[in-house]
Amino acid sequence: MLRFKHLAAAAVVAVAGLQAGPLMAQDYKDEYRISTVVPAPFPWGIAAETWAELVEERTEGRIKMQVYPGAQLVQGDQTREFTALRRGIIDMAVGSTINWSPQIVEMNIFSMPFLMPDYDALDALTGGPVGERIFELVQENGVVPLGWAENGFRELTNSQHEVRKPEDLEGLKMRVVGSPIYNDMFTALGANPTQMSWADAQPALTTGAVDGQENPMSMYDVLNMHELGQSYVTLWHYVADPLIFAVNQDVWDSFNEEDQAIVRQAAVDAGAHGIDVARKGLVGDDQSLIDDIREKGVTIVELTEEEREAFVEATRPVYEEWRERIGADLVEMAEESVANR
Ligand code: X2X
Repeated sequence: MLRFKHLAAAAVVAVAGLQAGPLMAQDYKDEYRISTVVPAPFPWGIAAETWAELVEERTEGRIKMQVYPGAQLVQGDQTREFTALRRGIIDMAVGSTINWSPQIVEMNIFSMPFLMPDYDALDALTGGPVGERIFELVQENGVVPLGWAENGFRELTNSQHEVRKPEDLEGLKMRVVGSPIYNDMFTALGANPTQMSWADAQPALTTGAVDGQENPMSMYDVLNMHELGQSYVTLWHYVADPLIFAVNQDVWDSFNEEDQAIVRQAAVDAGAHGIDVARKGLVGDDQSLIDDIREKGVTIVELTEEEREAFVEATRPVYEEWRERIGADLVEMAEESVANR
């Protein structure tokens, strides 16, 4: 009798399960909120918009996603984005590894000074065992990682003078992003770093509260940073921040398998497009973005190997300290991927 009851209960569950299948779409939210720091036409915003468009189209409107830029879902504090995503305050995000590194220290691998000399090196990390490990860590934190896009190589800009050697940074007030490794690097270089969110950085640049900052040239271009007095650019390619497309675990589990596959593939496709946009005019023979900026009267400093080496040496103690904090194994894996790229 007991066993029979058990079977009957199982049958009820099975029938309910069958009914749940086709009705699943009705459980979906009217809108899923994607967090980003910047909107389109920054490449980052374009990547997120493309993801939303592809998903809506491919699910025939079953899943609607809306981009919320400016880290507004976390009151502009981009370093809280990952925590909010994990807790379900945010459904989805296209987030920078820098902004998520306060929670996942290993993400600082992309902020190790001068580890990645070029785009091939960056691709070797995101597309190799380092990228896999980073995705595992995201997953272990209750967030589902789906694909990569790109903010880009972060170059140095300031309003005061040319920076060609570490000594030129002496005393410059620099706005830095929300991982302590940036404070350490700029302190090692003799500058005066202040950590602030992107929301606070823009007025600080406008008023001259800070002398300089570091961000990809696509950011410089879209924001017209030369109009904010950032007249000097040093192309030093010291770090690059990839972006990760990710979904909160409960949101992910609420999607049926077909829709999960669509959301994942759309992230991969949007990422590929976002990377193309992020590198436009900055790769190989096509340096047209740099040329355009130079034509606006901006001084662009390109470092010789020797000049670059001085920055590498000055930041080496920071690299060695962070080797331990990130984990020597992961750093070694990254170094190998770069060497074999
Ligand atoms: O705050 C920045 O500098 C930005 C926009 O590049 C990031 O969110 C990492």
